[in-house]
Amino acid sequence: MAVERTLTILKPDCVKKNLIGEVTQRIQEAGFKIVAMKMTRLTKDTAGGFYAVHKERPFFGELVEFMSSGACVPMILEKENAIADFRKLIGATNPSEADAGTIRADFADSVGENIVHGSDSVENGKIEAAYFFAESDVVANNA
Ligand code: 3AN
Repeated sequence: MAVERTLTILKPDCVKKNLIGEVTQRIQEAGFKIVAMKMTRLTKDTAGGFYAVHKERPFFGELVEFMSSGACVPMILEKENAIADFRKLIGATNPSEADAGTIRADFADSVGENIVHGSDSVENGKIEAAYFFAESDVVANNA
């Protein structure tokens, strides 16, 4: 299996609930290597740009409000089969449909406030990683 990168964001609800450590621990225990991370606060513009594909959806305004409502922690994660494995680890977008034991099932309150983002393809992972990080921010092999 190929080594892939995925972009995750520990969302403002994760940070506000003091779950950065617990969620990061689950991510690391599942075998993901953190190769870049930072804490930042998105503006409405940067949040809207990140979720531009959802611009026409009815929940877009709510999504932008929420994602710019507090600090978040974007990370680039590396692992074999990272895209699919990460989505399995976090569970379905709607936490009420997420499998037991997944991060969203355990910690998320709603489809809007669902603790973490995970890229849906290798291609989008590259675009999303570049939204937050320069290639020089990425620590190869977690050295
Ligand atoms: P995922 O993050 O699981 O890939 P997407 O890409 O379908 O899900 O949606 C992006 C984000 O938009 C979700 N993480 C969620 O926060 C928000 N979202 C999706 N559907 C809804 C909805 N029906 N109401 C409010 N927010 C939503």
